[in-house]
Amino acid sequence: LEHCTLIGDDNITSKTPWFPRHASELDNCNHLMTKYEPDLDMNHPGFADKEYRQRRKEIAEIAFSFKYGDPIPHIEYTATEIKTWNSVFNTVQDLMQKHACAEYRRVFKKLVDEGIFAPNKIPQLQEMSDFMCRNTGFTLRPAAGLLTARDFLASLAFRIFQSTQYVRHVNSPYHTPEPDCIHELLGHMPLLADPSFAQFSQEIGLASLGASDKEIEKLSTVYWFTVEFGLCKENGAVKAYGAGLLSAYGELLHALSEKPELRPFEPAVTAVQPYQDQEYQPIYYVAESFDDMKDKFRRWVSTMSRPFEVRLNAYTGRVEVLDSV
Ligand code: NLE
Ligand code: FE2
Repeated sequence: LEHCTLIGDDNITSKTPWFPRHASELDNCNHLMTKYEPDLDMNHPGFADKEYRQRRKEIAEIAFSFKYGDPIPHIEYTATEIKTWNSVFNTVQDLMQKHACAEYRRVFKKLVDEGIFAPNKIPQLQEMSDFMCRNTGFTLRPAAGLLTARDFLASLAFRIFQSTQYVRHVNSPYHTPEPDCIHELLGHMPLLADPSFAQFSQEIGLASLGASDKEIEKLSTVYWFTVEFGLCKENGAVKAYGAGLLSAYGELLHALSEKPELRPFEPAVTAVQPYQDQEYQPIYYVAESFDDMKDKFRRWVSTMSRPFEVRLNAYTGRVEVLDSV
């Protein structure tokens, strides 16, 4: 990147999709996918539960009115929500000792030591955001539900993770197809507080800025098979680092059983692998290590069609556009 000149803005053409140049512009990047709305999906465990749907609405309002720079509002979680957290937390705490990668276990312990992770309270997004900021500069902003891939990935470029704040329905504690704060907190936050993994996450985000729809699809597929459902090698054993595995113990055990097919992580191949998000995955991709995963990812991203490169200027918080070399 040292060889680049800062005149890349000329390479943004009328064909380049709009993308945020500063984190404040993420206020415009909160478009929702509606497929999992408990109001619309008859199979959602909350469909017939009026009280649950009302609660989801209340919490969604927080995300809709949030603006860049605001503190994330505190939520007084109910006894039912805390009970759901408690069941998931206890299973994760048990299973991760054996099945989660070392980076996850290290940060998990830190979160327990700092009193942020505990069996009987749901961490607040603001305290979690502060914790991550101290460790990797990642911060959170509240999201009302599942976002479009373009909006979600764009935030990662700024080391911002758009996090849901509502809790899954009490009747399905051990697996939900949609994100909820238990998934975000137990699944994603520990690794976003790990420097190497935070870097990888940000690079997926940077690669998405101004990318074509087809490339966004590929990047979100890579995200799916790494950040969400990735496995990695550790001293000859296979461990989980994907957030969707670490927040759902049924799938974690499935992923590490004989049932699914495990393939080596290879971005060009992984990026075009079709997947569904209703059931456990039949295929998982295994990384040699985070470093190897990043190397392969960088090489693959450099073959993308975008006529410019981007980097985040940490002093100004702005994305700079560079001529590609
Ligand atoms: N299946 C995960 C869980 O139950 O925690 C959520 C996955 C969200 C992509
Ligand atoms: Fe997720």
